[in-house]
Amino acid sequence: MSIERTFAIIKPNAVQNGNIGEIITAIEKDGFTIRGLRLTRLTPAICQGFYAEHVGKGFYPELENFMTESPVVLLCLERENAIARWREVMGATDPAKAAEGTLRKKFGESMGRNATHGSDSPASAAREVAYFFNAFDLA
Ligand code: IDP
Repeated sequence: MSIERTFAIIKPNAVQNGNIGEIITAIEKDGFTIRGLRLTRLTPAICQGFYAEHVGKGFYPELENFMTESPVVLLCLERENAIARWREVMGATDPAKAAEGTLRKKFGESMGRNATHGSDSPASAAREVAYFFNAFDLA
């Protein structure tokens, strides 16, 4: 396994609920190095570009309303096998189906308001990191 980078978001519901600290602690305890970190609020246009593969799907309007309703935390995370490992730490998309001890189980409220995002492949990770961070933002 090689050292790789992935892209993560602490979504609006987790920021609203005061879960930034606990989620970042879980990230650090799992051995990830934080290479990029920014608090921002997504606009509809930025959200559409980020979720381009989902624009046009039935759930997209709900997803955009949620992701733009309040600030998010953007992260670039690095460790061995980072992409797959971060998805394990997050748990299943639907918090009701996520395993005990995962972040989505703990902090997710519904399929939409599921607390965190993680890239699903090396190609997505590269695209998503570059979408939100320029080279000067990455340590
Ligand atoms: P992922 O975030 O686990 O990779 P995707 O299928 O890529 O899951 O969906 C992106 C995001 O869109 C999910 O994390 C969730 O917030 C939202 N989403 C997906 N399916 C639904 C749905 O059926 N209803 C509401 N929101 C959904």
